[in-house]
Amino acid sequence: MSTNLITLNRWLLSDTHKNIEYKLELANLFSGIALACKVTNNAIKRAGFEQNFGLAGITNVHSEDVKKLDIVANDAWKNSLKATREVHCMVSEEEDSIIPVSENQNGRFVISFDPLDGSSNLDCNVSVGSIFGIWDKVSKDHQALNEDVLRKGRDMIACGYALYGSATMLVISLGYGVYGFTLDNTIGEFILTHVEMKIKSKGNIYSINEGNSVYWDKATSEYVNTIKSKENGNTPYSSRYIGSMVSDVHRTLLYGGIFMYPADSKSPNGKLRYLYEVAPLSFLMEQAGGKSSNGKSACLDIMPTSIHQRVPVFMGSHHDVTTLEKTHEKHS
Ligand code: AHM
Ligand code: MG
Repeated sequence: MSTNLITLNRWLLSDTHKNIEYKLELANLFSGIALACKVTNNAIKRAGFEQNFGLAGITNVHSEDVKKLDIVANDAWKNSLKATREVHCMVSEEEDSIIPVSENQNGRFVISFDPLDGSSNLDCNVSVGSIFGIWDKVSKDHQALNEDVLRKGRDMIACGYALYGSATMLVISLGYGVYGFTLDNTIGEFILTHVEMKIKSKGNIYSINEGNSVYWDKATSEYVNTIKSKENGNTPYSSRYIGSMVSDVHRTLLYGGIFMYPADSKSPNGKLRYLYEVAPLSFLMEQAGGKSSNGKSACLDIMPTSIHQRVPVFMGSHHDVTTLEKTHEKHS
């Protein structure tokens, strides 16, 4: 048994990050993120015992039915983050507007989060996740402004996701590489298990809700048909779609290939939201050597104009996303 484990906190405080001027504040913020993930993980795993599966009986800002666990997770994230006193303001998928913090808790970080992504999968025990992005605040005083939260993904200082799967993982980037930590339940710590995660330059798995194919545009239809075909001696790609973005993107990161949620005639801007779904996962994908595009250009360069803005997204292995972009260009 190892007695010299690299915990998340130990890794954050290590010399690897000596050039980050706000290292202590960031480590403190991450202690809140880790706590939020552990509380969320625990709530999911105990839901069957505590009658916490099912709907809460309300709808959220996106007119989606809110699950009981969505509320638990959102509260866990807000409370854990606020308590670090490192937060300037927050944006949550579950809340209409910017979430301010009280003046005496005011910190430097702006954080966006989806406390429980893929929650339609909860009641059947399929893996779900949480996603977050972190920026430095813009405003000089306590007031939280739109300018603080309407930011390009490219300007994030850190981001990550938690995957509540067969093992619970926290996968993060501080802007130099992607690192994965696995929750050791016996000691309650996230332990470094995946160093400098890299995605294959070309994969053989595609991931998309094919039930929407009747709504797709020509470019998406042509691309998917091509990767499924045997033309030119190609081996057809395998299809894998869980319907939890974190799980689908985690598999894409580890096995290669492409994850897609395109714009279509039913969802003209796609389904996934920029600040707390697309931007953080795009940042991780680029940091792992992959690519993330809206079909034309890098998702990380999009400047959102509203906090719940949706964007189309295609992310994964560099070759696969580049081929997709070329198909879009042909049809533009
Ligand atoms: P949610 O945040 O309300 O759970 O919605 C986001 C989820 C993603 O995890 C997943 O990629 C997508 O919705 C699946 O959507 P669909 O059921 O349309 O395929
Ligand atoms: Mg979500």
